[in-house]
Amino acid sequence: MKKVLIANRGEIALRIMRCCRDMGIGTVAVYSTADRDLKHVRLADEAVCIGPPASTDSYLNIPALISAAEITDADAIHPGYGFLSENADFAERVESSGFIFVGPGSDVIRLMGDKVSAINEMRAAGVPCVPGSDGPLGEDPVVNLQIANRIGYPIIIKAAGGGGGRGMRVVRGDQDLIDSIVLTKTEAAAAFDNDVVYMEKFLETPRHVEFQVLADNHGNAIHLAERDCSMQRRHQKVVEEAPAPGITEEQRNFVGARCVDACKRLGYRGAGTFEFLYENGEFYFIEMNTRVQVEHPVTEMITGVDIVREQLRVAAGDPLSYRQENIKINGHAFECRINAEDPDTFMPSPGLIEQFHPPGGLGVRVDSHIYNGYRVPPYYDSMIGKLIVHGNTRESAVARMRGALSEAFIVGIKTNIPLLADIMDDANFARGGTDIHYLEKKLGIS
Ligand code: MV4
Repeated sequence: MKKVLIANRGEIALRIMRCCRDMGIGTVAVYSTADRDLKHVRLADEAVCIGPPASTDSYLNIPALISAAEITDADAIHPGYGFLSENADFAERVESSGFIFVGPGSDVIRLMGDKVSAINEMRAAGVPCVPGSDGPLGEDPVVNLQIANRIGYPIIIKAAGGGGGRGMRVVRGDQDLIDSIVLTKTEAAAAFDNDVVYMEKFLETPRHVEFQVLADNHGNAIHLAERDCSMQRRHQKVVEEAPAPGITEEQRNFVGARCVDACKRLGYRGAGTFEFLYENGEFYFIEMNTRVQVEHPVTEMITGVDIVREQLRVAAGDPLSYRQENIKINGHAFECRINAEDPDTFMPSPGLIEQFHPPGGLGVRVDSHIYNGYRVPPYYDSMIGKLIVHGNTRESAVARMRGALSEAFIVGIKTNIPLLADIMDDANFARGGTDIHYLEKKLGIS
């Protein structure tokens, strides 16, 4: 694998470009007309404009991406996160056009994209799942009422084609069940072109804890422990950490081993994430992500594993660089997502970065594409970077994040740095283990 096309933008495109450079792999950046000034576009070996600002015409434009790979004679395409990263049709088109897709096979992406089939696979592999309908709901109201009563209210109805918080409805009693199923099915058909829905026990105050896995084409799979991503607002993660507070080594080893078993059963390749809800000391699988995630650096900081490097290695057909017994957790890491947004209203705040002073020092990492004079375009996600810190203990890592946030200085646009600093000073956050509703309650939305 001599040349990789990076089918993404912003900080993750820069992250992938740097990794390729480290490995001696050539890079092709692709960019929309709004993104000519992106840092990785300047630093990549080659760059190809793939269309106008709208994502649908550029970063989601499959023929434009395949053409760019053809004209630059790239060997592989790395999709990053978001955009086409979990689009099975794209992965299939990449492979059928003769390029390597940096990720699992398109069949596995498709299987995990259907949440009902994903859960069935996980249950078969011994991964703990939420008590539920164990399959799609049928049309018979009597049967559906029986299923709900067997599970016990409250229950949640979810769309098989959904995920990430889209297409869900909580039901608290028989009186609302039948109408809610019809409504969720109608919405799912419109949103995902798939009206299949299923039912789970609704967990009221869980944490979001996810396991990172890596797998190669030679039957090897390992896990890199877990992250806690419970600090979120409207399904957007704000702060992540690794390891998750209060998880015992036995639990980590047990759940991690079940995830590894599932990877082997699936013939999984590349980096992946098993998402769980964690409540009263128990793990419940909800979804699998088949891409590299925004928050992968916290795992890198506590394990020393370069996750993007392993993705590229296994895509090229090489074995993983590590065995499970080589993976040791060292200290604690946090990530703060820095967004170009109003810290009070959360409205996007694109525009010119007049000044940027990044924080630094031991155990401080800044993954960002912004620079002095860069203009944040209004067309894409408002995340402009990630501030990641490592410490020997959770307490020292929080202290380090506080200091780094106080040093971070961005003039010209509004950012959420004040909110992040507020979270670092929160007494409940300091204790660790706050649930998925904590931030919204703190902010007074709920
Ligand atoms: C749930 C749940 C409670 N019980 N499933 C939302 C995103 C999607 N990945 C799954 N989600 C949830 N599924 C059961 N059975 C609560 C959520 C949920 C949530 C999960 C993770 C992170 C943030 C969340 C915010 C609201 C609801």
